[in-house]
Amino acid sequence: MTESSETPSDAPPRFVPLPFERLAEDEMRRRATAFHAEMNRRRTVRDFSRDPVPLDVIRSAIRTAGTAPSGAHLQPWHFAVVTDGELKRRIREAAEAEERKSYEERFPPEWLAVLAPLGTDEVKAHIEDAPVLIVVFAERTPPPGSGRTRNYYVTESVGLATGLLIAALHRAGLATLTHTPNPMGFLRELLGRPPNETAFVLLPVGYPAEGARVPDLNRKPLEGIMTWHGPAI
Ligand code: IYR
Repeated sequence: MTESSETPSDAPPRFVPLPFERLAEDEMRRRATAFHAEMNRRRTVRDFSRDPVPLDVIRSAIRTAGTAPSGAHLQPWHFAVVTDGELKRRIREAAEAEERKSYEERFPPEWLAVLAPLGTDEVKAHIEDAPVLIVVFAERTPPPGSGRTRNYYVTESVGLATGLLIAALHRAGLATLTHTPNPMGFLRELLGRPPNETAFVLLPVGYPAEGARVPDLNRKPLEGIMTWHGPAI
């Protein structure tokens, strides 16, 4: 009898031992506060140096992104790394064309008002200046021939992977910009990705330009983002 790939597998799930070492509480505290301090230094950067970056660091960070949890462990993500100058130029041109329409016609006043403190506009020089662009694609449905018709929690999974990617790049000393030109269909076309994928985010990656400045923003304090339900054990 042949097993149909459309029906649940009869094979029992395979489990392996989990390597896990409990840390001393002092060490847990030290790591937790040090990691927060490190991540709290991360800023979204819009002015990039054109200096090249070590590409093996990019590869490592993408490996880290690929450790994210995903719906049914289907890992519905793809990372397109762009270093070609001409391709970056074409991506910039297409992104600016969409952004121009957004800033001039599509964004309602309330949206423009919350964007104002960030100082953004339709000029996207960072797409060409940054030595590397990582375009994260979401696999909305499984690739043809996989025998499956659905992926699960795609947006959540790809969002988690992107968060890990940004953290890994920051930890490795690289700056990123989380850029979401809208609509992003041109990225699938320019990068030749298949129709079951949609672009999720475009991340210019590199070093900040000499003298780069960032908006003067505050992060919400813990009390502003957390409620506690139960005894403080
Ligand atoms: N995508 C546009 C506008 C923009 C929207 C949000 I929400 C931001 O946090 C920042 C920018 C742009 O990239 O300019």
